[in-house]
Amino acid sequence: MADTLTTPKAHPQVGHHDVDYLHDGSLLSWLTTVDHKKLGVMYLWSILFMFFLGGVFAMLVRLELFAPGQTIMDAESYNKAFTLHGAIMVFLFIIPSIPAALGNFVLPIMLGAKDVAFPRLNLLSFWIYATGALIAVTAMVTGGVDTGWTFYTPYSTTTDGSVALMTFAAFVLGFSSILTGVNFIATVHKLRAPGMGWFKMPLFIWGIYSTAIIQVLATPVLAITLLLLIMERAFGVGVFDPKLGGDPVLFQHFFWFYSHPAVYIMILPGMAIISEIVPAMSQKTFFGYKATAFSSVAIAIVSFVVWGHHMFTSGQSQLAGAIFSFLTFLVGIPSAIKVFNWITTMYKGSISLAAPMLYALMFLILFGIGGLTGIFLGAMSVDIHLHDTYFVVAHFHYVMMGSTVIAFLAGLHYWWPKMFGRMYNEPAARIAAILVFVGFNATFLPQFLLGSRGMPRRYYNYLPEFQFLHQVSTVGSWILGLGFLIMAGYLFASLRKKMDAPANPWNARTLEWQIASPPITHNFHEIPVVTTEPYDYYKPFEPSVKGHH
Ligand code: CU1
Repeated sequence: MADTLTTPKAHPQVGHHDVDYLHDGSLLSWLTTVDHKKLGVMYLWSILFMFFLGGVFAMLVRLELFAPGQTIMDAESYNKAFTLHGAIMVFLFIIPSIPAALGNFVLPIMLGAKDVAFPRLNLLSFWIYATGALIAVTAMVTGGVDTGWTFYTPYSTTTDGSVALMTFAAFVLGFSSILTGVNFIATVHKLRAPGMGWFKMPLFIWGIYSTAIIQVLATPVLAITLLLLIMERAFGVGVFDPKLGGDPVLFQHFFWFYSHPAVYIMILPGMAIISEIVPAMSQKTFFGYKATAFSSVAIAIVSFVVWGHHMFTSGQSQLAGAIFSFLTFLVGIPSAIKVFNWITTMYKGSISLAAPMLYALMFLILFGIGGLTGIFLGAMSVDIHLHDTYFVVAHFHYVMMGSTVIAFLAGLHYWWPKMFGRMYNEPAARIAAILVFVGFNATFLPQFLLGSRGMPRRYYNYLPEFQFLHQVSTVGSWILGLGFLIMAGYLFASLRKKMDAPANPWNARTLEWQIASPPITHNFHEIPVVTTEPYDYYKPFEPSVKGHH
């Protein structure tokens, strides 16, 4: 298998080798491309569009909460707005953001391969994603969904709207995720270049590999759960509804058996990006490479046995609660190992504060807050007070957005010159990064206070004493929006200028920086032979890739 994949046959539509991939083939041929780089770019534009759409709903939700009572929409529209915000961000943006977009582009190159193990399956994954996205958008415009992104029963089997269509969209999207996971696992096992042993792989690969294991093992459970939900809604099959002999808490168990591991489908790739940027931008050897690699695998394994922490107040037995609480705290250990190793890697490094590193540093702060506030929620007694309050909303936004999205932005700025061959305006990027950081904290820090003072989540209306903190949060969302607007401006502007990116703008050592920016269609003129470690900054650079300028 590996032999056939390294020949040009893997790209039947491409004739010549030396053209950069962006200019190889017509625009129409992109739609049927099996080039992992082009698929990565197509995913990138798709998820960025979804991020914009989910962001618009977020702004509307924050605007509605500017004052108690009705501000810009009625209560039912509000329920739909926050549901669509959550569903779009989770299923259409965050889950595919790092693995499918950035991972697709970078992973094969980092391994010294010409493509993923199954290029045609990769194309299929993309079109399944596009189909799922289309179904989700159809559900939005034909009635909408007001259940929250978790689709909890019995409400989701009884409410009106396009619940069945939306859950079907999530069902379809799951297959895209599974197939991408299978593809990456096979690629890591079969297509590492000669000399690229497991412990010479960049840490990004370890993170994506651990993620792929979760994608393959957990996502089918979501698919089955959503199928059962659709069957109950459409045909009255009694699974979750007590009236039909079902159990609504069973849905929560099924749902979180997938969706807690899915939290790590979101965060592990983010951590993986930070593990690339910290050594490159500090020009330092990675401290604790093996511990960091294994901590990714450990997080993937432990992620499967903590789901019950979502059910401390759902009538779960106290013994089960205590066990889930203990197991939840265990996740803190591999996470803390990573944080310790990132900080130690930076120690006495020659640190550059370019945009990717600014985002990596923000990640360390925001992930710290997100992780530490998770301890409060993982403790049963405290969770009884905080459950279903804004404290939870603030906590998971620090993890999902403050950590994963910020890491995605770090990766986007780090690999943008490689993907498109252009440098963006660095001063503008730093201004946007600062606005994003200030805006993010202004939006979500007040929500910890709101939650601890008793403001419930998902509520359209609130008591007057909560108004000030809600207004700070809404103004924060405008600062955040401004940061993203500036970002869109300088990134699009960079695409309009001549290609000017050097092969290795960050003086990094992993293989993707040893080939042209943007890469040629087959990545390498000849498959590299890897003799060095990915982060051996303590000694002079010896390229593994021959024949590039
Ligand atoms: Cu969880």
